[in-house]
Amino acid sequence: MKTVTRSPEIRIDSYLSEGEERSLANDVLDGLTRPFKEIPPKHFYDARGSELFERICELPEYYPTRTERQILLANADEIVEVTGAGELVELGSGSAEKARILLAAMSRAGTLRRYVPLDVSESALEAAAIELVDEFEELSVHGVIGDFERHLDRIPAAGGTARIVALLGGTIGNFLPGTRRRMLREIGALLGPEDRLLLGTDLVKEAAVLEAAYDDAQGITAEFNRNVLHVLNRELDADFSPDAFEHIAFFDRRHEWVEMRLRARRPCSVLVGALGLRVEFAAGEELRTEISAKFTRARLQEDFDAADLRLERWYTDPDNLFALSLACRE
Ligand code: AVJ
Repeated sequence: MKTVTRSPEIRIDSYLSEGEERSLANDVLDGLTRPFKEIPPKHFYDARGSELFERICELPEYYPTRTERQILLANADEIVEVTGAGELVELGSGSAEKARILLAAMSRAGTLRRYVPLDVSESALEAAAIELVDEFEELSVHGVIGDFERHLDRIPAAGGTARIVALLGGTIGNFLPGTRRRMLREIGALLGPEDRLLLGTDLVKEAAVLEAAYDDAQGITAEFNRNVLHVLNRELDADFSPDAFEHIAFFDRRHEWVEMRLRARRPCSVLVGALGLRVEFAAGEELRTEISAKFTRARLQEDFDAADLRLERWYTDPDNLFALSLACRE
């Protein structure tokens, strides 16, 4: 672990590089040698992928980001009041845009003490920390650079105040149902009796609305999808031609998730140099790059039950597009 202290108010612990390249290599070796090829979505987010994702969030078709923000703005004061929280732990904090709304509510309530962001991007985390301690003078930041699938145990113990552990943006939807329940259980294990989970989930709706959100007119999502191939080319010395793959997004109503795939336009033979692995794609063969689960309240309730979490409050927007759940440990 490497600790960087920027100022008396900011401490950042870094757990990455320990096995980071290995994690990509393992996922690619596993995923590209299966009968149905697959790469987990966490590998989208290099600098270019993160920038493309930021652009997705501004697209007219992509409603989740602005809707979640609207729900947070409308309910942050109540969330802080019912939890009494003075500390926010955020898993996958990114630019901390949403955290700011909750921290401001804690500041208004007079409870604000500490922000604990966990993210893979050191630059984003550091920039957010500097801005936030400047904005809220009572705030200290203890950042953790890591991957929340592997580094939840590195989150510092609560600092003597109730805390909110937040997983926002619908990120939980990236996990298959079994893994999702395991993640919820592991996050639940971070909660003391006074602490609460704040979970953002996209909701089931008309297929056309969902599919447009993942296949925008400007083609930004298509570029984001193909970006994973650029990541493999750079990090694993692969020789994909990203343009040889077509962006596919569809709502699978049976599984209640949106799936993104890359479909080979023609037969492709790809060498992944760092793994000494040759991979053949038949014309039309598809590589799954993401699932993004869409929830109903009843479905989420089942996941919470399975993870020994109890749903306490449910906040949504007037059109029922997106939901924020507040849950505690059973
Ligand atoms: C960051 C996982 C919430 O699933 O909607 C956006 C990622 N993929 N457009 C989502 C994403 C395509 C996003 N999450």
